[in-house]
Amino acid sequence: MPKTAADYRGDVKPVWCPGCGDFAVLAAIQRSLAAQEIDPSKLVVCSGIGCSGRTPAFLKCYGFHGVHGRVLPTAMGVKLANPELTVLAVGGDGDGLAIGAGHFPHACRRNIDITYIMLDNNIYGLTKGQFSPTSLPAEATASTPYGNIEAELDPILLAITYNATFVARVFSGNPSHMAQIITQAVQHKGFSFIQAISPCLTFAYPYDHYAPRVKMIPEDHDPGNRYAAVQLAMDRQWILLGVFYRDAEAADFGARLEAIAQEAARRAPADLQSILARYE
Ligand SMILES: Cc1ncc(C[n+]2csc(CCOP(=O)(O)OP(=O)(O)O)c2C)c(N)n1
Ligand code: SF4
Ligand SMILES: [Mg+2]
Repeated sequence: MPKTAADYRGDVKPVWCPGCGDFAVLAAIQRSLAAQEIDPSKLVVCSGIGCSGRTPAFLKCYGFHGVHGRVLPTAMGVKLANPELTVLAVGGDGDGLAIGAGHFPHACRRNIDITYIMLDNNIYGLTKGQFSPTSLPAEATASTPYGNIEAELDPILLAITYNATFVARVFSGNPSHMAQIITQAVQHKGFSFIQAISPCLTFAYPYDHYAPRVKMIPEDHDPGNRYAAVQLAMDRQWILLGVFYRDAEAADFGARLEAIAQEAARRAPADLQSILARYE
């Protein structure tokens, strides 16, 4: 029997606020897993701390709800320990771009075959509405009542320039598109980054704030063109959705490790002889 989204429902019922954008992300992940018929016993979903970090509990999978900001080291470790597993990393904009920001460049450039979904609501949701690195300048939040005085970070631009090999943006208002992109990301051999615009209705913006601003990336965009991807990512008029950048040719970390292991095995006898010759 083909699998359905319901086959990936966890035993715990979501505790998010009614209407939270994270419900749509959860549904899209479930839809994508069903479309790919992924065996739940071979699936690990790691998460950081935040409202978004609760996601693994609501899925049928092995889950690891780790420490705030450490979702990427956890997910990378799981994949390296058992490359047979499908590994998803899920966390918030605060988790990934504030306390955990140091891990983001290295995860991107290492190109380990995992999918990282950042649920971006432009706020710290779980701790009741402090500004986050993606909050816009001048925005009033619980911790910036007179307006945010810092400039925002753009995770798409960062991921492209950090050498991630799959970079996309999706929106909770379009869960079918989100499910398709998650499938492409999981199928991509290497590190995939998805920014999921996921409204926090309680402390930040409602769906209506984003809906008139989102637009699909033009069909003639070539995701293989990194320069064009950076130019698109710098568009400040629209919140563009779709795949900005994809390098399907880059060898992932596992393939590069395997190549080194083979080269070391090939060279070892000669290297060993030259070392022994020094002591003759
Ligand atoms: C080491 C550490 N520092 C701070 C916190 C408090 N804390 C919990 S969640 C969070 C931020 C949540 O924001 P985000 O990552 O954007 O997730 P969201 O709740 O918005 O999904 C903070 C600062 C913590 N749990 N651990
Ligand atoms: S506080 Fe915001 S992010 Fe957290 S569950 Fe509620 S609506 Fe969602
Ligand atoms: Mg957040």
